[in-house]
This record gives sequence, structure tokens and C-alpha cells, in this order.
Amino acid sequence: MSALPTQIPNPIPARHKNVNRAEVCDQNFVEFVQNFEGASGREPSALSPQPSSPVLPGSLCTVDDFVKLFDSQLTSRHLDLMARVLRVKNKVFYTIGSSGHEGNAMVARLTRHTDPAFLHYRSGAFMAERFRKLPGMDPIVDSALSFAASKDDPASGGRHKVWGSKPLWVLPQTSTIASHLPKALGTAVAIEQAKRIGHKLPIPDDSIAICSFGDASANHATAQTAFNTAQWTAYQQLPAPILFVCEDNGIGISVKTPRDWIGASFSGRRDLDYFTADGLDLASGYEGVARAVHHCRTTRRPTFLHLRTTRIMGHAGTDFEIEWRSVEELMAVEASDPLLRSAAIALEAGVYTKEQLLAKYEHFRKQCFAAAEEADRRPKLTELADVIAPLAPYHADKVEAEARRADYAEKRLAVFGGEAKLPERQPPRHLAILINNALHDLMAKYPETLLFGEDVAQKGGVYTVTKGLNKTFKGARVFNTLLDETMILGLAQGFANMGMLPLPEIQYLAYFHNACDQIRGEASSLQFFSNGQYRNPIVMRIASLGYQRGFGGHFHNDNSITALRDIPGLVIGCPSRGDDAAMMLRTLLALAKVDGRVCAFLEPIALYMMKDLYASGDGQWQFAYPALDQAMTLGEERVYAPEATDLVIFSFGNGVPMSLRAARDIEKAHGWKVRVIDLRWLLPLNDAAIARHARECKRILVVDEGRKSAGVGEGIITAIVESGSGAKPLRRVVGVDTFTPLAGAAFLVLPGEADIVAAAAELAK
Ligand SMILES: Cc1ncc(C[n+]2csc(CCOP(=O)(O)OP(=O)(O)O)c2C)c(N)n1
Ligand SMILES: [Mg+2]
Repeated sequence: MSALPTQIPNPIPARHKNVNRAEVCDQNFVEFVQNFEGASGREPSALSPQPSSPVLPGSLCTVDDFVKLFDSQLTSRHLDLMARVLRVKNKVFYTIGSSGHEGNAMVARLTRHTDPAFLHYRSGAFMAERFRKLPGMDPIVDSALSFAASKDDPASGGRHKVWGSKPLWVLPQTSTIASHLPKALGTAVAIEQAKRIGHKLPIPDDSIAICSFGDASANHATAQTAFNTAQWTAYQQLPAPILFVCEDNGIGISVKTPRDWIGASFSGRRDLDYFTADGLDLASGYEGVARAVHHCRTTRRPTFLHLRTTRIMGHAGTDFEIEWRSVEELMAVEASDPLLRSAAIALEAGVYTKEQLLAKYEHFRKQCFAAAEEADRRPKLTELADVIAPLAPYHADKVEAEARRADYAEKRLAVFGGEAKLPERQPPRHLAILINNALHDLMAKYPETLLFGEDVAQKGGVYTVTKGLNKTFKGARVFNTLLDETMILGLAQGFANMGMLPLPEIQYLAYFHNACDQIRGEASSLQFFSNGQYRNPIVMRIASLGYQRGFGGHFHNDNSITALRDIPGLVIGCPSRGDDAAMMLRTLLALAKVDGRVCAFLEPIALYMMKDLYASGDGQWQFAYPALDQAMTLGEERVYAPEATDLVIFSFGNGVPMSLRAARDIEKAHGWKVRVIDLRWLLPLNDAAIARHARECKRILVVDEGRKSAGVGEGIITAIVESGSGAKPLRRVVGVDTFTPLAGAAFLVLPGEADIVAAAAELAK
């Protein structure tokens, strides 16, 4: 490595003051090869690649491995250089590069294309290397299409520049750093869990999950939760075959990572096995990577590979480092360019002559530019319908048929313990029982379902809604997780990635907010950013909403679903009674199964045990378990008193029984016949149904137990106004924009029956 510039020349040559560091790095490589003095002029030696390839001197890496890895490095580098040039011509729309991280090609080389990979954005060389694993695939063409945001981009269909591939098991990631670690760990856990529940994996049984990220990202709470959960799992002797790859370049945008922080923080963690490798040097780094991969695959333990990298050419094309770093510092970083190291290895070992190497370098440059120019000519997304096509697939007929499918009679007989004990043979029951029945049924129907969350197993959940499931379906399918909502939802994505159907439970709505991004940014975006190639069907149950008597204050009575309601593609169902809940669950699982949808099922806690509607002991809020072939169409509302036209009340959840009670008083006071609509589906809202009922009735009331701002009520009123029925007398009864206080004071901020009656009186004026 004698030719590596260790001294900064004085005076600094003018070209090193160039603002465009891509040009500097490009020239550095060419000059480095031209001026190389180590073994220059040597003929290609016996080390040139050949069938039984010898190893590089002092390395485990064979010459054949090295040649391929170096090609992958050059591919990645020239994609970066091309992007910097063509960005300014508007032919490329992304310039976050991989330069300095090209050593990650070793991770790809030493793993399989069937090891699911969740990658850092500096993974150009990893991808180029992984592309070798299947015949007929071209990393340059595919990447160029992605850089150009062409509709023909095989990763995302032109929706984003992502590293992704269906055949290569690279699941596209979002730009939210660290957000992919929980689902990567979830996938590793799922690989093992599948075997325990007899689920056939789509990949080999000894696969590992690979997850790479930067050194700054390693500090993020979302990353830390994954490390902790991996340790928590291994601590209990449970397998979690995940290879965490921390690509440590010592910096995050402009903030330096404290010297040796990653090593200091991770080398001594219990049950997270730490390995290091020099990602700047293929010859010496190869062994460390190989050891880490082998360890992970054979021990099935969480493995942390600390891969030394550097970052050259700035954070992205828009990062003019020279404006905030000294030239001397930049030159020192650029001197550690792993491609210079690879060039030195190649020349010293006689793998290439200087001329051959420079010709190779130019060959990759030409290929990348040619592919980019071609990609620029390929079609872009020009129609809205095309953009959103993979966002929320819905095959109504298939979903309906799946929801009504009742061909598992024998299985459920075993689950419920005989004909006489079948839920449809029982008298009408309240919400908690019917949800419990439906979950038993659906877990019998779908052997690939898993139910998990905090306290859901032996205890059966805080409200005993999942009682008995753990006993019936055993611990491999119904289990307690650690107390971490982000990880619960990360696990859900992992199980879904492996073809299972997860039913995660979030203990209270307030604690969903804690982990919201796992649904908002991650699960719900997978179909969109993979152009429908990957899907992670999930039915998330959340104990929700207010009105619990004598319990909880704000955090157990959170009435805000706003954070869920604008998540693109998400389905939200909120039943107010047990029979609806059972039918809705059937539909939600069918949506997940048929269309890969991510769904939220909001269970109103205060209605779990409610048996009576008008008077104590009337039993009018208990319902018969619906026959197995009954389901509820997505968006379908329940109408009480469809013949009534004097007033329509739109509501959901707790608002429904309150409105039904208030309707009696309103009828008495004003002589009106009152129609009550239980919307049941809160996302998407059924605008057409809302418009129809609004049109048919003389007055309109919206009863929304959520908060005034950004709640469901706003959506209902918008649908009414946009339908042209807004000119009628219209009022909204809604919660106050506040947190919910403890005890009786809660009822000051939540809407009540008296408020509904009073609002009707306003309408009568
Ligand atoms: C959650 C989140 N916060 C902030 C950002 C903005 N951001 C993008 S990359 C980055 C630095 C990441 O540094 P590191 O993890 O070391 O990776 P590197 O870019 O150095 O490879 C930041 C702050 C983001 N993408 N996501
Ligand atoms: Mg970094």
C-alpha cells in the first residue's frame, strides 16, 4: 500500500480545492493507479483469476472472490459518479451514494441471496455483489432505472430510489434511519418461529436476516430497541439469527461519532456477539466478515459486525463538505478510499496491470452512463392511478369470499370442545366474549396466525379478551412479548415477511403512538415502495377509546385516532358490538390474506363488558355470535331505524349506544324519528354512504367521541359538505381538545348523551 498518500502535500494542489469532491475522488483513482510504484509493470501473475483460484497473499479471500468484489465496488462507485453528473441534468433524482462503503460487497458475497436483507442506503456494492447470485440480472441497468425514477424500475416502479429486489430478497427500506432494525429482527425471529408452528418458509430454514445501518443510526431508539430485543431473546436461549452490520464511517451528515464509540458501546454487550472487519480492505476484511456470517448462521445468535468504512463525496450530492470541513481533513478521508486500497491489492498481487485496471475503471464508467442515458428514455410515472396502484389493493369479491369461507368446521370443533360449545350455539354475549370467540375461530381457520403482545398469553390480556388462546394454540402461536410497542410491531412485520399472518396486540391506544412509525412509515408503505412485490399483512388489535368508569385517566382512555387516520393504505375498523366485531375481524383477516393489507382493529374498552343498552338488566347490548359464513363488507355501515328521516346521527364506537339512548329522548322531545348510523369503518370512510344518509334525512348530527381537531368528525362533515347536503341543519358533538383527566372529570371532556340531546335541540330551533 506504499502509494497511499499519507502526507498532505504542502502547498495543497489546486485541484484538491475543487468543490466537486466526486471529481476529486475520480481523479484520485486514476492518478493513484498511474503513479502506483509497488508492483507496477509486473505482468498479470499466476494469481490472475482461474478455476481453482489461489488466495490473496495473507488473506482468506481468493483472487476470484477479490476480482468479483472489486468489480462490485467499481460498479457501485461509477453509479455514484454518474448520479452526481446526471443529477444536474435532471436525469437522476438521487445522490446519496455508497462511496467509501464499498466493502459491504463482502457481506453480500458471503451470504446468500435468500438471506432477507434490510439495507443501509450506502449499499450499492452489496447490491452489485448480490446481483451475481442469480443469472441474467444486471445491477447497473436496474439501479439506473431506479436513479432515474423510471416506471420500469424493478425495485419500486419509479416511486423511490430504494435498494430493493424481489428475487434477491432485498426488501426496500424507507429513508427513516434505524426504522428497519425492528422488522429485520422480527424476520430473524420469524425464520425460527415458523419451524415451531409448522409454517413452510419461503426461504431455506438456515437463512439469516441481514440488517445494515450507519454508526450515527446505531444510537437511535428504534435501533436500540432491536439490539435490546435481540439480546433479550438470546438471553433466554432462543434463536435470533440476525446479522447487524454497522457501517461505521465515523460521521452522520456533519456530526462526528465519538472516536471508538461503536466498539466501546457494542463490544461488551451481553448476548450480542461482536465481530469486526475492515471494510476498507478486501484482503484483510474478508476474514472478519466471513467469521461473523458463519457465526450467525451456525449459532443462530444475534451477531453484530462492526464494519470499518469511510464516507467520501459527502453525505449526498447537496453536501458541499468543503464549506464546513478543512481541505486537509477531506484529503485525509479521501486517501482512505477503499477503491484505492483495492487497486493497490490488485496491482501488488499482479491481478491486473495498470493499463488493464484503468481500462476496467473506464469500462464501468461507460456502462453506468450508458445505462443511465437509456433509463432516462424509459417511461416515468405520469398517471396518478399508476402511482397509487400498489398502495391499497382491494379485490372485493375475493375478500368477501375469503371472509365467508367456512371450510374448517372440524378444526373449530376441536378448538371449542364439541358441537354444543360452538359460540353460535350460545346465548347472546357481550363484546369481549364475541371477540374472544372470533379469535379462536380465526386462529383455527388460519394456521399461520400468531397472536402476541404484552400480557396476552396466560393472563389473556388486561381485559381477558385473549383468554384461553394460549392454552388452545400453545406458546408458539400465542405469546407474551417484551414490553416494547415498537418491537411488537417490528415482530409483526417480520412474521408477515415470512408469510405468516400476525395479530399483534397493543395494550392501549395511547401506547400505539409510542410506536406509530412502525405502521405509518414502515408496514403501510411496503407495498407502495416495492410496487406491490412485497407485502406485510397485519391485523393489529388495539384496546381503545374512553368512557371507562373509575379507571385510568388519559392513558387508558385515549380517544385520539388521528395518528392512524391519515396513514395511506391502512384500514381501520371500530366495532361497537360483539357480532359486528366478529364479522369485522373475519373481513380484516381476509383483507390481510387476500390483499396483504395492514389493518387496525380498535376495540372500545368501555364496551367490552357492556350488556345492557337502555336499562340495567335489559341485555340489549348482547348479541348472538354470527354464523360462520357471515362477514361485513369493507366500508359497510350499520343502520338503526333506516325508515327514519327527521334526523340522522352519524357515529361509531361508544357514540353508537349513546346515540341510540339519546335518540329516545330526542324522539320524545321533538317527535322526530331518528336514524342512527354506526360507520364501523373509520378508514377509509364510506363517503358515499354518508352522503346518501345525509341526503335522505332532514337534519344531521355527528357524534364523535374523539377530539375536536383532526378527528373522524371532520372527515364525516367534509363528506357531507362535499356531497352537497351540508346546507341542512347540522351539528357536531365532539370531545374537547385536551388530555383526559382521571375519574369523574373525564366526563367533562368526553361527549355524553346530554350533549347529543342538547345538540338536537339546537337543530330544532
Ligand atoms: C429518523 C431520522 N432522523 C433523521 C434523518 C436524517 N438523516 C439522514 S442520514 C442521517 C445521518 C445518518 O448517519 P449514519 O447512520 O452514520 O449513516 P451514514 O450516512 O454516515 O452512512 C440523518 C441524520 C433520518 N433519515 N431519519
Ligand atoms: Mg456514519
